[in-house]
Amino acid sequence: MENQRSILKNTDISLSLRFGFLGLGMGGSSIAAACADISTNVQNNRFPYSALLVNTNRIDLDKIDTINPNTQKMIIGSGKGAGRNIKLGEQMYQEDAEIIGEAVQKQFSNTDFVWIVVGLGGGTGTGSVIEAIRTMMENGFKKRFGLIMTLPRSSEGQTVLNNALQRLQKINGAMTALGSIILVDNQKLYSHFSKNQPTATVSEYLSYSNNFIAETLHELNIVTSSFNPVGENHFDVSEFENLIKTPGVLHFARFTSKASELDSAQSISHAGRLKDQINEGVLSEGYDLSDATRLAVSILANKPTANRLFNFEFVNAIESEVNELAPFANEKPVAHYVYQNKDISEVYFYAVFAGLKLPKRVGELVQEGKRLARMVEEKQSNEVDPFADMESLSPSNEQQDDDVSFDDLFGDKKTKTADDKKPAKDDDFARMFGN
Ligand SMILES: Nc1nc2c(ncn2[C@@H]2O[C@H](COP(=O)(O)OP(=O)(O)OP(=O)(O)O)[C@@H](O)[C@H]2O)c(=O)[nH]1
Ligand SMILES: [Mg+2]
Repeated sequence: MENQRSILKNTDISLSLRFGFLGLGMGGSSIAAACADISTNVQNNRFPYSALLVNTNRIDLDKIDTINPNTQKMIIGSGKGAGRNIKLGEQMYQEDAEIIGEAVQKQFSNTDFVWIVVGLGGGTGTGSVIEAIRTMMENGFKKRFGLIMTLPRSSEGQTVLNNALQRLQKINGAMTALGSIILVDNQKLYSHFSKNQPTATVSEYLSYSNNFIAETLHELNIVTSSFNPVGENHFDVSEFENLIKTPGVLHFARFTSKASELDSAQSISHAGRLKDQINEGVLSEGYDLSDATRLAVSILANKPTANRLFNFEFVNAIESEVNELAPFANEKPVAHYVYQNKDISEVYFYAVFAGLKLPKRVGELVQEGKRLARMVEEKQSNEVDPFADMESLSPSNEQQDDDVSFDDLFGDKKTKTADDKKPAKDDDFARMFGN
């Protein structure tokens, strides 16, 4: 993996798109800040990305150190956080939606594409993500934004799981009208990190994961525009743009092979190695890649290796593997590039699949949520209630309503009227989310 990074660092890179990052909540802000802190040695473009960090918790927001002087921070709501309450997070965002919209316009005026970034599971980021979609659509970024969302680890508890799943369900229903969605499986990154660094602390893990996400996205953004294409397929910037604007989940894989091990096309496809590596991915896994509507594969080699490797047999072998993985994709260029760096001889593979459905991991989280709910139920039914005879003192089994008012509890019962709802401003948004 280090080599992979060094090839990008040692090369005169150029960017495909100028990305902006709207970070919401602590996880979202931390990841967005790391993304905007990516620096290049390109003249007059040391920090190619920008970020706006929004949180309801002042301490968490202050705590984020940024290198990029253009990154802006914005506190909304009480300054005390949303305490894992998504209704509260959403409400605080709504109250300040107008000034967030203004800040978005200002911060991202030179931006091609904005990523809304949230850590799914908390109150602020998860609560405000749908409203942030509204902000993008109503402030000039329709069809120019995507979502980056982390999936919680299994051990984060029922509230986090429920929050994450609730929002995922809403977003899943509207997915066909949105840009691409990148899912970062915290469990996957955590397992990888803890295996390699068993003595590290959790905060070291978090900063590792955030930098890892930032570098992966940057790599995705530069790999197609920084090297010389050879052969008939050049996957260019406009195709990259189409790819990340494709509705559905985006899956990204990359891996390296020693040039000396690649003596023929067969050695690549040998024992399904290419397929395994593509399936494994970088940020999340468990997709049905046959759902892909678009994909791109880029292969980088130095000159001597390229001369030897990039022949008909090789191209056919890769293309047929890719076709088996994603037979229904409408566009599937396999592009070859030559790099000039003489110190490296590896061959680099990059694969991006767009238009996917949610991965298996989400199904696992649903099962985990159900398991936790069952455990709570069992515990409750096993408990001897000392107040069993005093019916009026035991809490009712009705689902808890966070929206309950004093009047609901003690005053005249009043049912909610349509006027209580915020009027829909944008037809498209209203159609998608029903508000
Ligand atoms: N990869 C990564 N994930 C994070 C990080 N911080 C939090 N998360 C994930 O994001 C989820 C939501 O946590 P937060 O972002 O702290 O929640 P919040 O949006 O600030 O919401 P409240 O604190 O409840 O107002 C957590 O359950 C974690 O799974 C981070 O720095 N990196
Ligand atoms: Mg928070």
